[in-house]
Amino acid sequence: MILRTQARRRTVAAAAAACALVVTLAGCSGTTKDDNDKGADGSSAGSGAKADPDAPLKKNLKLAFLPKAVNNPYEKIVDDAGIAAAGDFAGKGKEVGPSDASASSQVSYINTLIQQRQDAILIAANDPNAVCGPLKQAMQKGIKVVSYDSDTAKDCRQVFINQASSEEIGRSLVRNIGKQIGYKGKVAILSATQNATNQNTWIGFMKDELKNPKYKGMKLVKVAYGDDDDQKSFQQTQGLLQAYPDLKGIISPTTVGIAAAARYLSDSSYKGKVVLGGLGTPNQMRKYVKDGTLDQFSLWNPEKLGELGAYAAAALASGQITGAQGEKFKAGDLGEFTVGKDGEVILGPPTVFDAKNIDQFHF
Ligand code: RAM
Repeated sequence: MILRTQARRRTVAAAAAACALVVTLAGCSGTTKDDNDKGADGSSAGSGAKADPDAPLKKNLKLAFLPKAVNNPYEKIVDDAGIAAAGDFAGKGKEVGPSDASASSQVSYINTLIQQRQDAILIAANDPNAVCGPLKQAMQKGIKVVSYDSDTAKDCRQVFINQASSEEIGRSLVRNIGKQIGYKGKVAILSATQNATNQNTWIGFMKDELKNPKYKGMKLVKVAYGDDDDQKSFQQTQGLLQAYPDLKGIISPTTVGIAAAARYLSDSSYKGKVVLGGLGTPNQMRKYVKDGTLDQFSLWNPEKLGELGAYAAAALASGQITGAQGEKFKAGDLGEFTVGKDGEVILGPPTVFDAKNIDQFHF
């Protein structure tokens, strides 16, 4: 798999041929537990129309990205790539958002975006429900709503762009750390915020994976929350090791958390003794892989997530899709995607980064 680099954003056409993708088309497991499917029209507020797969992409579409927090380096990569992709179809993208990832921090931004009559709002939700009222109002006014990275409740958006199968993310993180610690000992999770839909879904699958008898020698002692705040995540790591000095492993399914945990471990007597795993960006984690703080971590390509989000929003705003299962749309050089159950579109499987391959990745 060849991943996009920063430079590629400016040379989309030239690089298109080089972008060999491993993309899982949708139709995989959903993240929401509710089994009610959407109606044929996507059944989200404001979308009564039928999909026309041949409708051309509209020009001058206004797309607003609303990340969990604007100072989260991962969200910035996603949003920058989405904004660049909007240029592919003569659209205009922008990013607005809070500086903290608390549950209600995005509400006032949604209200402003409604007043500005954006064509689509793309949101990485800090809480599945706190943003629902204003998002429903947006849809009633004809604004399309796409969640990405971290979902809202499913009736508060038309489509959810998921980075990878949530189940696979959760289970693989436990499988990886289990192998590394010989399936024995105490482990802890250092998560983002308590309300984050994506982290909570992954943690649910982690706990389920741990029920498998092969992990009977392992014990999950604590789920700590660093709130996707670097300093708090650092302190939580310290706290975990004070409370459980015999801890064998930490799984941090957040790029902010894993980078802070690595920084703490790299400078402590636990370096090389406590196994760290989770989700991180190669640029943030490179030095910790090289100095032996951790062996591996994983992630999908956040640039592709942003690009896919932008195309999904444009497909909705142009009437190509409504968010109903089975609809198809093209996402530029990423290829064709299919809307799965509950409006979910999956980007593709994550990559595992280690000392052997990390220098091939620059995001
Ligand atoms: C953090 C955020 C984000 C998550 C990544 C892996 O940046 O919590 O939501 O997807 O980590």
